[in-house]
Amino acid sequence: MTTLVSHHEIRDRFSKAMSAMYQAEVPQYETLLELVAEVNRETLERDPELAERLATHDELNRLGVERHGAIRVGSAEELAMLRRLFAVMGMVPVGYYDLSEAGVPVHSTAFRPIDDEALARNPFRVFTSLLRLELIESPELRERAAGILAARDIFTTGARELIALNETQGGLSDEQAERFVEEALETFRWHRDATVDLDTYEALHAEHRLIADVVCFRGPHINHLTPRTLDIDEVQRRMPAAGMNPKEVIEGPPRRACPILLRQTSFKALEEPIRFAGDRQGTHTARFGEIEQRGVALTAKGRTLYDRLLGESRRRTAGLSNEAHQRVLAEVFADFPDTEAELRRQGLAFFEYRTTEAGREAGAIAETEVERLIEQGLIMARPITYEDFLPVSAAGIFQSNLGGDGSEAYAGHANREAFEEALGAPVTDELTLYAERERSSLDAALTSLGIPPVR
Ligand code: OOG
Ligand code: NI
Repeated sequence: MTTLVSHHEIRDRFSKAMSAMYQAEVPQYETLLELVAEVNRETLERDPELAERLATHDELNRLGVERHGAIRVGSAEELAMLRRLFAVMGMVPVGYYDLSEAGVPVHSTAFRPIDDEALARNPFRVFTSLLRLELIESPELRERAAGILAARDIFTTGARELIALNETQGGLSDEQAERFVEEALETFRWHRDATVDLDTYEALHAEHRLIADVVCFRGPHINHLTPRTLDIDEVQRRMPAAGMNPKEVIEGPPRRACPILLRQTSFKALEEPIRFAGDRQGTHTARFGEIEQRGVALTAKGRTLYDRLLGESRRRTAGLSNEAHQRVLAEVFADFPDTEAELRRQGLAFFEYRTTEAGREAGAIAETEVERLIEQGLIMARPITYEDFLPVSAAGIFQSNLGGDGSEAYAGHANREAFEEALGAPVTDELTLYAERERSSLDAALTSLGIPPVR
């Protein structure tokens, strides 16, 4: 019988191969990785408490390998096959993001691992968008785009075979996994040759830059690969000196004592030479650099408060420089509790519970109130890291790199059903995942203290 390697091992190998490929393709990516590593090192040196916290919570190991990428595909068939490809690496579609309202004709999900151990090992995620051809106004152009997409195959024969083999065997052998990584990587590679002539490219580009990006190439080139920083404000400050031109504002919540959700910034897309069919030269801008800082996952209640405050701040931050923008955000977000205890007591964020050393040594415990058990130092709670994305931030990242003003919204609206039909499976609800992790950790902690987990 074939010995299978774990899906998580394959994901780890793949994400490292992807990072190496991107490094070779985009030299600035290497500079970005160095800058992020430098700031992370300094942050940890300055804040030993943070270093210790990250170490005890399995976050320090993953920090250096943690990346998210993004791709955009054009058809249901491509999206469904990607779902099967990512399944080889233990990655499932989590969350539904509608970007049409923000003027981007796509809807998206994030492929990522979901269980604790897998996340601790390598939380590699890929933000995956499906072009909504139905939002193209001109019927002629829509048909032309659909025709071009129908004629391409973004997967190698080898990748297709290995994906099928994974499904029948329930995994891949070491040698098959090696081949899979190589073959799957081809799907994400950059192509200097467009599949269409310059006129077609320009017609699609005039409709929306994103449509040209998805339709005119052999595959869904990875358009950025994002490392995780512990201090995004500092990396943003140092970017210009390192030769990177960051977008004006950092997306997401402001800097906080207890970081929440996700903060992101990117540097502008590269203009790259392209050879079009008919041997004409042109350029295309698609690939950019991005960094992220992650904080605690919010509950539905916390998320509602976040969305409300973000909405309020948007009216006051339009057109401001990042510094002024961050000042206004900080003011508005003063209404968001900023200690772990308050976030937890008010049910705004998700926490993972563990028994402490004292808890393990304590004899019979009469107390059953979770809050009291924490006060007595018998169990402890730590924030669960947000592993997903934010639609408003994603729209901001898209727009800053597409170059449009992004003010025009599409008449289209969220259509999760259509997305799931294209995907061939439902997307997992991210809030349910966090709630389950919180609950099972609390149950386990209480059980280990001999307390029945009734709540
Ligand atoms: C994806 C943009 C969204 C993020 O981190 O929110 C994104 C894209 O440009 O394809 O990557
Ligand atoms: Ni991104």
